[in-house]
Amino acid sequence: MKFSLIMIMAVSAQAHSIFQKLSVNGVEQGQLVGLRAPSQPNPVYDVWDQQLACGLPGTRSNKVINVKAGDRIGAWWGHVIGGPQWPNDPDHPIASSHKGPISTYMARVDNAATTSPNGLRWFKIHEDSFNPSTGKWGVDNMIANKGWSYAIIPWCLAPGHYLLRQELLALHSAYSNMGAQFYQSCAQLNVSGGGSFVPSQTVSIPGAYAQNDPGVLIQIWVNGIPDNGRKSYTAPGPRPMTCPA
Ligand SMILES: *[C@@H]1O[C@H](CO)[C@@H](O)[C@H](O)[C@H]1NC(C)=O
Ligand SMILES: [Cu+2]
Repeated sequence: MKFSLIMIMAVSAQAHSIFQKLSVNGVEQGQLVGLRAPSQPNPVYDVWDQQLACGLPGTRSNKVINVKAGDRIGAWWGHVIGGPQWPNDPDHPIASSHKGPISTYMARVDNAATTSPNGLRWFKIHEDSFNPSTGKWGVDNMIANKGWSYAIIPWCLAPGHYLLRQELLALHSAYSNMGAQFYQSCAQLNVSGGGSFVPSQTVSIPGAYAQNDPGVLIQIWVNGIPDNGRKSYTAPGPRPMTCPA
């Protein structure tokens, strides 16, 4: 009995997830197409890790996806590359224990297919964080959407190449130092049709977070429920950008 319980815990500790497919206004772009994605589902734990930008080593597509400002971009998460690890995988798209916010960032680049993900100036475009009145996290919504999580390219954004980074921050073990789990991949986008807005308030990744940020080092379990005691929660990093009026 003891042995099998340890086995179960070891397996669930390996649950994790990968952002591995993109959609544009509901049209899927194909597995790993236009993406830089890890090959295996492990997270980044260190907020100063260079791999916090676009995830652990994996594949890099040679394709850049053409999108328009205002398009709705979908990110699809799966337990392993391809989706479920086995039939009826309970940890696909991610183990439901992995509560936390999903944040989407963008950064202007010269060439989305080749520019290094480090040293960029990132701005957040969207958050699906936590709703204290329902107790639901962004991850809960992503699971309910069968692995999809969405963000809209701001209508005012200047045209050009961008990396779009979606980050899933799992907080189930975030009560201890370096217990928070950061999962992320980057999409390679060519944005057209927007305005002329170039966000000037940007952050570095890594650099935007501290290991002891209140959104990173946090006990979300209250009375055995991972709902932060229904208190409000602010995801780490900047607030999402807004287009000038
Ligand atoms: C980006 O998209 C625009 C508009 O569709 C297109 O004219 C341009 O050639 C694309 N640029 C690159 C470098 O892909
Ligand atoms: Cu995990």
